[in-house]
Amino acid sequence: MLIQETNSHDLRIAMLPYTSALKLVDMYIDTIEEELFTYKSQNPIEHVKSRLKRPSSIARKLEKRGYEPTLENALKYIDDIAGVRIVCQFQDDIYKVAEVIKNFQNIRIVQIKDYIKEPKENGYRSYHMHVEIPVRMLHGEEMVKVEIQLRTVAMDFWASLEHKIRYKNESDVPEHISKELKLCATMVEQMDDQMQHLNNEIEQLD
Ligand code: 0O2
Repeated sequence: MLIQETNSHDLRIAMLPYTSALKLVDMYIDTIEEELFTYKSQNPIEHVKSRLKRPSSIARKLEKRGYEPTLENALKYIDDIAGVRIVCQFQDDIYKVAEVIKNFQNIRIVQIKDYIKEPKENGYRSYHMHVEIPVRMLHGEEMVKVEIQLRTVAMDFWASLEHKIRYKNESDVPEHISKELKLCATMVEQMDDQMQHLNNEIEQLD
């Protein structure tokens, strides 16, 4: 059944495991924050945002990838129906938090894409973790896919602007804008490096 023809009740039922998975991941991240703060006086997470992908966005992504926009294909091929974005202050914090997530017993790591070490052609930088977590539903337990994105505040600023300008845009963006965005991505990278360096120095003073 095509997504746009699926009635809202059936869509809601299909999304239930993802909604529960998001709640669980939010709770796990809360625990990570509390533990890092309590045991190590560290506060690496600036903020966390979670969202369920909109049906129209799921359908568009399926079509872009050459699949029929059906609910069945969505569940099979779309890894970021449930998405959590963790925004950190510094680059090192991203790897610190990712490490804790990797060691979390209830989270199964499926794939990691490190667009910080290897940025995308357009300059996009972020650390993507495709994970699965067990969710207990009425009919039993199921593994649910969640995409966790980790970024610095600066990367997040760049990505939201770029997303607005280009990522969702079907038509081509003028070349000078793409070039300027790439230039901004380089500046963001330099700033992240410099802020990290400064923070390391400040921590040495303590
Ligand atoms: P939304 O929900 O509006 O953000 P992945 O396989 O997911 O690790 P990949 O291969 O880039 O990474 O997959 P995909 O599906 O293209 O991107 C997944 C999400 O990563 C996107 O979600 C964006 O949030 C973010 N992202 C990836 N590439 C870029 C990019 O070049 N620029 C920006 N601004 N964001 C990017 P959606 O689908 O855009 O939806």
